[in-house]
Amino acid sequence: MAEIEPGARLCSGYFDEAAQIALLRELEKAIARAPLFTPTMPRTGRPFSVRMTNCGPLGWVSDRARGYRYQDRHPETGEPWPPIPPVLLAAWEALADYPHPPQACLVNFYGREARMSLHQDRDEADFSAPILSVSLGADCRFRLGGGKRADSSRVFVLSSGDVMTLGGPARLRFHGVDRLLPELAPKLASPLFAEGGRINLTLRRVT
Ligand code: MD3
Ligand code: FE
Repeated sequence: MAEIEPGARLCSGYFDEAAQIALLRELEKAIARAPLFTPTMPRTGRPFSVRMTNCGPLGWVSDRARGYRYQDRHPETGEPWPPIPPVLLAAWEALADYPHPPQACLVNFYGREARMSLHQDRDEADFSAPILSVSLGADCRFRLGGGKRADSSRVFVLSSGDVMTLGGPARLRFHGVDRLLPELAPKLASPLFAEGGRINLTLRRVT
């Protein structure tokens, strides 16, 4: 476990290959119940390049009319989100150092060309809880900035099985995903990764 910046801890290879495959099977089931959707930007309606779904009592969604928010139902099916896979709850218990379980697990799916521009995560009511992130699939170039958009930033590679916790002084820092890296390692066999790609899971407290 390495503290890469104050409050940002990176656990490289926290999930071994067998655990990554077991987690992928859980996500395939979750996505069958709660299909990936393409969120759109508030006001402009511009689509994200990342597709998303959620697990847990609450899920993060965004669209032109109603903007960024958490809600208890899938925006297209109207169904409740599926439960958070137990192996993720166990990782939160082991690493988050927070006395309550996560309320949301945002599932971000990156195709080869997807990116996530620099942003802060501030749609949650309580910033005292950390965010726990799990990466699966292709490596990516992750950028961690400062508390202001214009602050300098550092890049890190996130690989399949890595877990990162972002708490304390890191919780409100700007961050994003510049791009996926070409896959050299053998792909995780999954219909989700038929054309490559990456999944990032973020466990969050919301209220
Ligand atoms: C640093 N996801 O879902 S995960 C997001 O790889 C998001 O999909 C990226 O940013 C991804 O909001 C990055 C790592 C991460 C997550 C939350 C953070 C880094 C963070 C919150 C504060 C600072
Ligand atoms: Fe974020």
